[in-house]
Amino acid sequence: MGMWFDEKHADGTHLRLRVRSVLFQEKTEFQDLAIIETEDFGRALVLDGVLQTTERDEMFYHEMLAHVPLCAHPRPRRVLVVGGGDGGLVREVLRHPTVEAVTMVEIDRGVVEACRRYLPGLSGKLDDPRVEVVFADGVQYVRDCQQVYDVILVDSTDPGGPSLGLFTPDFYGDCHRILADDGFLACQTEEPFFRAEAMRGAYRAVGSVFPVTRLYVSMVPVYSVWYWTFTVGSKGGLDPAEVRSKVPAGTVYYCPDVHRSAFVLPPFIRDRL
Ligand code: AG3
Repeated sequence: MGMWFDEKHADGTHLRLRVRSVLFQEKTEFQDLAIIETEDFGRALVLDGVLQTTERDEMFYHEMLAHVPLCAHPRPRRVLVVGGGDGGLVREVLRHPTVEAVTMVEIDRGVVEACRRYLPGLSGKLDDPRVEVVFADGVQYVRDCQQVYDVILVDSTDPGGPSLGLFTPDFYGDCHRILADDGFLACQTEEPFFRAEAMRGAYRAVGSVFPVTRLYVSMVPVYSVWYWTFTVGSKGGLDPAEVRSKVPAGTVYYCPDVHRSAFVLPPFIRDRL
């Protein structure tokens, strides 16, 4: 009974969340967007029918995508976020006192506008003076970019549609070019059970460009109920599993032990790389 959000993970496996109400719905220039109020996970952003983030568990994803590369870096100052229009990742990046400037390049202005209105807990820090929001295609931005960054974070949707170009060796090559010598690139790289091919494709593409490439995991209940993966490339060869800079206070998932243990992979995941 009632209204349910339903996302197919495999032919015989769907995720279902009870929906209290649909707060906003729009066809943006790039995708179908909805903000829904769920029974158990608070408000959620849905793009083209795929759950992107919920108020209840977004930290498990955003903290791990931000703090692993940022804490592995000895002194991160300039950060580029590609995608991530909800603002949750930028909020985490700003917890690092050494960070002086964050550029967020989001292709879809509609995502930022909707999240500013309905998900202030995520988007609230987009007005911070250290943040510049650019509405552009991340692939093109990085291709034409003449700046240098210490850390690049890619917070994309699943590979497909507007995000397809963000999973290619060409894109990772351009990221490599605009990173400082000791810089890190970190990307969301899907889950290892139903989407092993997407995970492996992204991991190998990063590995074709960076001398050191490692996969690490987090748990994000609404994505897959268990592991979600990230891939980090290290331009200078520094091991991303090591914590080198100050750990931000107030995190709910990230801590130095979780940082190091996130790189310990069960054999079945390693075998799928
Ligand atoms: N980034 C996309 C995560 C992919 C979710 N995939 C899925 N549910 N099938 C999330 C954006 C959060 N800032």
